[in-house]
Amino acid sequence: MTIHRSVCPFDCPDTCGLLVEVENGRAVRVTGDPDHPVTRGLLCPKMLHYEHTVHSPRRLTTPLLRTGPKGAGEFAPISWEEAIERICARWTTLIEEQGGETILPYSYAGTMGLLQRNSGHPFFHKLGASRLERTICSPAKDAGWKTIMGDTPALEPSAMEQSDLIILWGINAAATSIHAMRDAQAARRRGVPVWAIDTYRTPTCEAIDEAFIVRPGGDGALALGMMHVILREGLADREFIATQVHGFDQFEDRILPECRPAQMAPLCGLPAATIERMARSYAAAAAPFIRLGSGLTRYGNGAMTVRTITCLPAISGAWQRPGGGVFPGTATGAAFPLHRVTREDFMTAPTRLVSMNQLGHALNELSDPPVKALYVYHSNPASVTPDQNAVIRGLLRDDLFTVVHERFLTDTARYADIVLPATSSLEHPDLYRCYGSYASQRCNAAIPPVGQSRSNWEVFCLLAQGMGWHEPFFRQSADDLIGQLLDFDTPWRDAETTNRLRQGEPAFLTPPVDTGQRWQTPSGRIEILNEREAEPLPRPLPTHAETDGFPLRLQPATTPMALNSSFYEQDGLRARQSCMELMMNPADAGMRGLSAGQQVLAYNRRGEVGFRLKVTERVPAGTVVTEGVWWREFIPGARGVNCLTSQRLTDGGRGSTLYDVTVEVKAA
Ligand SMILES: Nc1nc2c(c(=O)[nH]1)N[C@H]1C(S)=C(S)[C@@H](COP(=O)(O)OP(=O)(O)OC[C@H]3O[C@@H](n4cnc5c(=O)[nH]c(N)nc54)[C@H](O)[C@@H]3O)O[C@H]1N2
Ligand SMILES: Nc1nc2c(c(=O)[nH]1)N[C@H]1C(S)=C(S)[C@@H](COP(=O)(O)OP(=O)(O)OC[C@H]3O[C@@H](n4cnc5c(=O)[nH]c(N)nc54)[C@H](O)[C@@H]3O)O[C@H]1N2
Ligand SMILES: [Mo]
Repeated sequence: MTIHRSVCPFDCPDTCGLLVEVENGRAVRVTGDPDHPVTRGLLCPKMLHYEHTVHSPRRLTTPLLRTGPKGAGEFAPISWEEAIERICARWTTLIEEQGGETILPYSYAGTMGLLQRNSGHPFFHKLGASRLERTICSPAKDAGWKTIMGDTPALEPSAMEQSDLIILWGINAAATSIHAMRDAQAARRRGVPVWAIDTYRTPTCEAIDEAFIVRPGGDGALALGMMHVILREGLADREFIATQVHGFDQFEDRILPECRPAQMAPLCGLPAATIERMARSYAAAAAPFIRLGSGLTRYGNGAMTVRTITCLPAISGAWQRPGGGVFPGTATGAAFPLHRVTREDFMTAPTRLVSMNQLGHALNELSDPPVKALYVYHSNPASVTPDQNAVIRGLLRDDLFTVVHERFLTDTARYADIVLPATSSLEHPDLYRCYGSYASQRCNAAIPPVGQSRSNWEVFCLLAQGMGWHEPFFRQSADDLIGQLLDFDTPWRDAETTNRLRQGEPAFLTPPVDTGQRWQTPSGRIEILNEREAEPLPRPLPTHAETDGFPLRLQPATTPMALNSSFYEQDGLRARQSCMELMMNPADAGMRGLSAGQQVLAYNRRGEVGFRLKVTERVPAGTVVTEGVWWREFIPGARGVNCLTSQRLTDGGRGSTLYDVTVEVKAA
């Protein structure tokens, strides 16, 4: 038995260090690395049996060619040579007939490794394919932050330890960031109050001091109401504001008359008295720490919401005390020279951009040229993309040539013409950074590839050869490229840090500090007023759902037992979720004559989805919640929650608006 260090590759802010026990080339046990500074030995339920994913009997082991109708899941094994030949032949013909933009790559975050995640970019840039706008997650958060804070780097997340009030705002940390939850619990034990602000009582709400349940998309109004109280009652830090904030007078002129708690209460769903109490507690805290999640960003007003919340520590002056401020996540883009992998210079001219949130539109409506070929890797768009019915309609097109590179026969892979088997993270090397802390780590393969599976980078090298390209770039090994990412002078890491990374040890990157200018904005101040924006000042903006016309707000939320559509291959984890459920308040159920445990249909203009009804006070009246992104094969009726979500985009960042949707519910 040998023990290998590895890293969790999944799309989670914590990016854990792993210890993998290997016997006869198989991973037999996975534990959290006790020496990793963030993980400290604690692993989530999903990764605790990662070996069940890696050695699942469901793993794809050979390339497959479709033998039945599209979507039927009927395939025959073929060799890698034949698969690559068929793909390259078809693409060559399509490029001659329609031009390169007829090919659309689709990838997201099956692996977060810097090399494997980005290794399709150089290939598709050289091919002249359409480019995918990878904005399904939370670009509205970045856009909202940037409007007021510019390029100011985020706080060090461990600053939370110095805070005297912790607010988990729109984040279900007990499921999605368990180490932040652990740290918040530790603070609680020291007597620091912890709040959660969410749209229903999540597992996080059960484990903190006070939960505030808001109306979906109403947090901007809540923050404005709080700031009104802070200003009206003289609780603002006028000295901090005078030297550090741009546009305060205009802001005050607006929010004193327009954002009284009584005016904000119906928008945010909390009573005026609660808004007042929250404002006073917030202002009374010396260093309140807001950990900002992504849930509240996936709305037609998501960027404005983030921007508004980010004003709070500027008004109260919390920024100037250690532990005070807003933590939206870390951005470490400059720490590694990613352009050495992505190779924008391989593009002869910029090709068209297609939003990943509007795949349904792209496959069914785009012309000039239409999308005739789709190449999906480390993503499962048939499950995770909004407006599932439109996506499936597109995938069913007989004239669409679809290739899917996957570990499992996912909903998307079932619609492929050719399926290619992918390695898991234990079978290939990579370099990881993370978005919940400044930790980074590289790792080697711990076991040989399962079956004939190949890594993303290896497949793009094969495709490059299949296309007859002679670029030496595509003849490099993964280790060559990882070496180039590390071999780069940057203020983010000193020689010792880089050395540790080279040796596979976890290490912290350090955001460079500009001692001359704390706020990295054009004015050098926190820009509460931003004249470059269509909306120069924060104000309450409506969500899309406001005018949709169905009575219940649907929240397609996350579960601790899966990660987006990943982990549904683990029978044990799936069993702990039982089935796809819809949670509803007793008042809403009573009004509709529905009872717990019965089959119901949730519907709107885009589709109709079956659920088992769970009647619970955890959900307020007017909101319904489902957790997890189930594979269609495990859903009676085979329609996932994303049949109900919309292709509409956020107000900033062109993000997805997965939480901004309404439905009606009836007995099935
Ligand atoms: N176990 C598990 N972990 C995960 C994931 C997973 O699916 N499962 N997904 C991973 C990914 S890709 C991401 S991006 C992160 C996301 O992790 P988080 O930032 O936690 O985001 P979500 O879980 O989408 O939403 C967080 C909470 O916001 C709430 N919410 C929705 N709308 C609003 C609103 O208008 N106001 C407020 N205050 N709250 C609202 C939701 O009910 C939810 O409880 O987690 C990652 N980690
Ligand atoms: N209803 C609803 N929809 C959502 C969400 C939600 O909470 N609710 N969350 C949204 C969010 S925040 C996000 S970020 C997106 C995430 O969307 P995706 O990035 O598509 O995430 P996953 O569903 O985890 O699918 C990743 C796939 O990659 C495969 N994979 C893993 N490693 C590799 C590899 O090395 N190579 C290859 N080729 N394949 C690999 C896995 O088997 C898996 O099927 O989903 C969004 N959609
Ligand atoms: Mo995400």
